[in-house]
Amino acid sequence: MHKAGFVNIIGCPNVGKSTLMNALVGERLSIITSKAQTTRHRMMGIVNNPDCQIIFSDTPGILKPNYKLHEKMMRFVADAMEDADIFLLITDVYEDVQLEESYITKLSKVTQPMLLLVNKMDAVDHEKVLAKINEWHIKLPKAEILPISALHKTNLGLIMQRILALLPEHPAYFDKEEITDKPERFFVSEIIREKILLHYHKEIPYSTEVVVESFKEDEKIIRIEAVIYVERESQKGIIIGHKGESLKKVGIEARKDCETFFGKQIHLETFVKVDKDWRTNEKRLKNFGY
Ligand SMILES: Nc1nc2c(ncn2[C@@H]2O[C@H](COP(=O)(O)OP(=O)(O)OP(=O)(O)O)[C@@H](O)[C@H]2O)c(=O)[nH]1
Ligand SMILES: [Mg+2]
Repeated sequence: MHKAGFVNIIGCPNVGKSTLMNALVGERLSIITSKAQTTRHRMMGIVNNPDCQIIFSDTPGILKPNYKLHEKMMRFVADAMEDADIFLLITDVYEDVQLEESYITKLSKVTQPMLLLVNKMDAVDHEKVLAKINEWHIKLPKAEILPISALHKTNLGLIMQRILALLPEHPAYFDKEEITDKPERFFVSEIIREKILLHYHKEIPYSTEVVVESFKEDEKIIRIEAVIYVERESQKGIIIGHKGESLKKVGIEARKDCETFFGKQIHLETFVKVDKDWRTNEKRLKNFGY
């Protein structure tokens, strides 16, 4: 008997969805930062075994859209709500994390099994975790609730056991060699975006998109050219920084991470361009893959 299915991770921004997916898949596929809205796409991470294939999906954090990019991000969440065999609804132990009522209503109606994971149990004392579990039990009585720490990998074995028990009988959906649905270029642009999220403040990371324009691999080295798009001329100056120092730092750190990811020497060149108000422009967003 072979089991396979889609296990879709959803939840508010910053609760640890990407940390959890990476930990469950055992690869650093998704980027992680302390800033909300780090993940903008739906990305699959696949666990392959001889008798099962678990296809996890990391998704953007659920939010009220403020501009078109947000609407596209919530489209990815909506897709993940459609095709799940199992839901991993993730929340964290902090008070201020509130899932919108409309999502609670939707989730209370789904017929698929749902594991409700109260993440970051390492960050507060036991009582607080129990209080959170009780709160969620009242909100979503059908869900199986588990406290976890994605960061410290606490109770992840339990999640895997439950997934294996709940996974439907089905042939593999993907080739057993595949660990993701995204192409190599996607990971390069995400790694660069992670460095931008880490090094710049306020609206800069949110006004930035990264496009890999060229990816040439030979035996020893991968040569990559990437363009960092910002919304305004003033932001271009900030990205580049005094004497180009800021952009240089981003380039060096991104190159190192790309070398680890691809296991190969990388030559990375970055360019900064202005694409006025791309976040609100339907055509541009489409071009960027949203
Ligand atoms: N203390 C603690 N921190 C965690 C845990 N899991 C994740 N974090 C931290 O929470 C922050 C957000 O983690 P992400 O995995 O990027 O969260 P996300 O839900 O994917 O966020 P978005 O993509 O922005 O929606 C990071 O700083 C993580 O290191 C955990 O179990 N314990
Ligand atoms: Mg994320």
